[in-house]
Amino acid sequence: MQRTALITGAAGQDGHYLAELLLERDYRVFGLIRRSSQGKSVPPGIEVVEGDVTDAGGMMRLFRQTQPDEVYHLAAQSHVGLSFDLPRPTFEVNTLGCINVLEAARLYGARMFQASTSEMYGNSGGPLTETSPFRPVSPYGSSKLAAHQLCWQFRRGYGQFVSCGIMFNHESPRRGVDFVTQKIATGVARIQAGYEEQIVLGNIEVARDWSHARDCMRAAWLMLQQDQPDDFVVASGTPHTIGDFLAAAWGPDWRRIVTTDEALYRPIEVRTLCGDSSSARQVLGWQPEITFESLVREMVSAAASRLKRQETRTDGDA
Ligand code: F7E
Repeated sequence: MQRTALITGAAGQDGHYLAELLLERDYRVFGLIRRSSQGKSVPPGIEVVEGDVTDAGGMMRLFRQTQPDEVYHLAAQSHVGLSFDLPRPTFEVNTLGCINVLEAARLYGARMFQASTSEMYGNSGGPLTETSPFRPVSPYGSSKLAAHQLCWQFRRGYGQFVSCGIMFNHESPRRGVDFVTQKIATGVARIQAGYEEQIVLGNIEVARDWSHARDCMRAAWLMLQQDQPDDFVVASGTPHTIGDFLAAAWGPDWRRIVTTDEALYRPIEVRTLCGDSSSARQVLGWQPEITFESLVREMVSAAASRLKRQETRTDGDA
């Protein structure tokens, strides 16, 4: 029997990789996108449905219409910096939206994946496991922690199949340009092409545990194929500084192309994140396949190709 999956946040980076993975495995895939996401590319081969996770009735109707076996709840206000300016909308989407999906999944008997985040830990130290203390330092982290706890409560209280992937930073050429890795990849491509001389960044005295989004979405799928739901850290286990990313993208003399601007600093910063994904490795048989170096190479080369395509289009217009 063909299985049906519903992806919320289907137009985002993770939605694209997950849709590809599910279609390869012969799922029927519905992808929820917001009306305001129109114009963004949608993964080919999926059936697009419009709606908003903050609309409880709409979520119920969506589940009745699509009857999913599995729901992957990826939709979120995912910008940590922006969440300081927009705390209420961040909670509405990330926490109340999660409640709506949980309730609908419970009523319609769908297995649910919740995209939790390493931002829930704040500056707790590391390496971080599923049981490390959660001390978020941003509205984003708090909104996701509340959702994470709700998932546990529904799992424990109702026996609902809800698994949370505690996703550390995951990137790809499909990453939005508001995130530091894509900003660097695009900036390097533009400097190499002679358009710019500098990349202006915020606080570069931080380290993140970066993986490839494709690897992380494989972990999400594996979580819903288990006999029991649970929480799993999804991380490479190796933190890299922003300097490491710049060195891999540009070279050892990266300081030449970077300036910092305190206006881009966050009110509170998470300094270092490093995940311990032993549980995912043992229980799910998961491990990342794409190294940090190939991730950076892929992002820079994709940014250069995008720039070339834009140049060709502009030449054609002239
Ligand atoms: O920042 C610093 C910034 O915005 C990484 C989301 O997917 O991963 C992501 O959240 C670091 C931070 O990602 C700039 O201050 C310096 O320390 O790429 P980012 P994030 O905040 O870690 C987690 C796991 C999620 O769950 C989130 O949804 O880089 N940084 N200069 C900068 N960051 C940005 N965006 N822009 C800069 O110019």
